[in-house]
Amino acid sequence: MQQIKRWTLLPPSEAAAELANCLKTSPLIAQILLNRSVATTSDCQAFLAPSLHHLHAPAMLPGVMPAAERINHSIRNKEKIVIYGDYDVDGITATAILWHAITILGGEVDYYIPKRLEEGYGLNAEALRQLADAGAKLIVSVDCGITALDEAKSLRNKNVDLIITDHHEWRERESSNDSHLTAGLAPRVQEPLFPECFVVVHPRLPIDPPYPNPYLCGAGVAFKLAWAIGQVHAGGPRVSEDFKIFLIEATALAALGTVADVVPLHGENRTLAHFGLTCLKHTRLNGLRALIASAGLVGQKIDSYHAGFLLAPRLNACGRMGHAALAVELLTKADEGRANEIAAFLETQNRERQTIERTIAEEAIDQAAKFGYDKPDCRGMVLSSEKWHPGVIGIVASRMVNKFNRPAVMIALNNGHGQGSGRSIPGFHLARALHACRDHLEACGGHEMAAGLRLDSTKLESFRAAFCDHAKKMVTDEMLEEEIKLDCLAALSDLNEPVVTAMQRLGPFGTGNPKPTLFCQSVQVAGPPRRVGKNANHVQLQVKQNNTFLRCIAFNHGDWCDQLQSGMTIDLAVQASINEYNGYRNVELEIKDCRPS
Ligand SMILES: [Mn+2]
Repeated sequence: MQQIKRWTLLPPSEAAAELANCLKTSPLIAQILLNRSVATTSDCQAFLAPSLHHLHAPAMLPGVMPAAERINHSIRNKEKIVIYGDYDVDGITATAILWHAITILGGEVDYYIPKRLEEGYGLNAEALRQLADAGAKLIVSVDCGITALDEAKSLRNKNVDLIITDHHEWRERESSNDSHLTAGLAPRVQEPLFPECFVVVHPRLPIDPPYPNPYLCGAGVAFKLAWAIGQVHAGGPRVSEDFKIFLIEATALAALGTVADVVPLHGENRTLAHFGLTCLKHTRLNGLRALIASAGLVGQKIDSYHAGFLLAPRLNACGRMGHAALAVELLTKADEGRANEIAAFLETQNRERQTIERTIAEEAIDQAAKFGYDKPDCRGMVLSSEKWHPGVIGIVASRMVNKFNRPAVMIALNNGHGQGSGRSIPGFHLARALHACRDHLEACGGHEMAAGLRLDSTKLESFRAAFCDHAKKMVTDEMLEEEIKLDCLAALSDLNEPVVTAMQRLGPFGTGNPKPTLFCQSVQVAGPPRRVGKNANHVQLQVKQNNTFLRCIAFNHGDWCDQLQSGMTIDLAVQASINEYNGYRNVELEIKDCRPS
């Protein structure tokens, strides 16, 4: 009960009772839906019963039909197609989706994944030239390429078409040299936007009306393109039966990309994640089966937590540590034996990554104290070392943000060069912050919550000063406190099994659709709390309100054990779940925060 978190109870809506009536559900569920801006009866019904019919027609995605026609042309004429992917989970799954789609339709397709540590992110001019020289007639980028207009020029006079499919922000092309990132802003309409390529497929291209889901991830874009390829192949909006089965299976890959890329889980993204996570359990894809087995998840329901924290890191591990092409092989060509072999290798790479991550985190925490970044007047931190692995610093940056609750940029220095990766807190746009410090950087880019940079080591100190200065101006006192948003006030007796089961159907949870957090006011500690877990770092206790008793657990709060005494009255911020044991289903509360009543 020491660290201070700001509790914000979301204002209860007068519409909740009536909505609950219409939906025949509890007012609690109705309030949670309203808190997520799902307000009309029909939107709520769709939310409570997701259907693949809720996905937008592929043809609505800008650029997708010309791309699908062009790819079908290559399939028919046996032209060699190369998918140019990316080394993170979104890029890996996007590559696999498109590879399967083209393979099923009889096309000749291969993939190219850049090496994270050597080539870095995006299209590489030399690689493009080599692919062309090796006979590629069509190159399709997935999850990258929108910022690679200069690189695309290397395909001039090579008789190769380039299709770019991406979901990242791009830079406006302007005549003045004051070009700026368009992160979050609508790009100025310019025709053609990207003259170097055959066509660009991107959910935020400026068309009228705009595509309804601007937050599609790279794998989502690839999924929509695969669907459109199947439609063009079938000569109409209905794809063949085989292809339909493939598309349903491919939602599992799209779900992994969606969860791993932390795009908001509402609308189409939530639909894809919902079906994909369900499909994962029964997937026939060798690579996914091997991956699920190595994570110890065989036969289990897989939710967004499992996908994001158990499956995705395994797929990411080889890209971070070496070469992600192996992960793509796992999800494409690998037969059962090879898939198990790759999955076992990914397992060792992931363990190694965890060890490295722990070491870097310890050094980073020491360094933060040395710079005084833990002091209240610090609004942002820049940490660096010659010893850090550039593939792992991004994960450690997330840990630093969790620990210190302020934006963190981690830089791996090597031979006079620095490669940086940063994570942010809500309200501080990191990509824009880096852009504001661009005088000290060689390159920067990314999103609001995560971004990357390159710099010359001699500019490290001036960058640090500029970044910390910028953060000081932008980050308010309030932003430094961790906020817990409480969906509604709940009596313990409200949290019965049917209500909690209904609550779980609101998932998959993640960015844009947070797990419901409830405010339980004035509950009594019933009996002495006890420490549990391997290192006794968790605490378990019973709470009581009137005649309702519920079991609670607080992870990593073993220290509360000494502060909570039987009979005490406390307020809780909790997330409810169902604990299944020996055929019994019991409601259990996870305590996120706790304070004296
Ligand atoms: Mn992506």
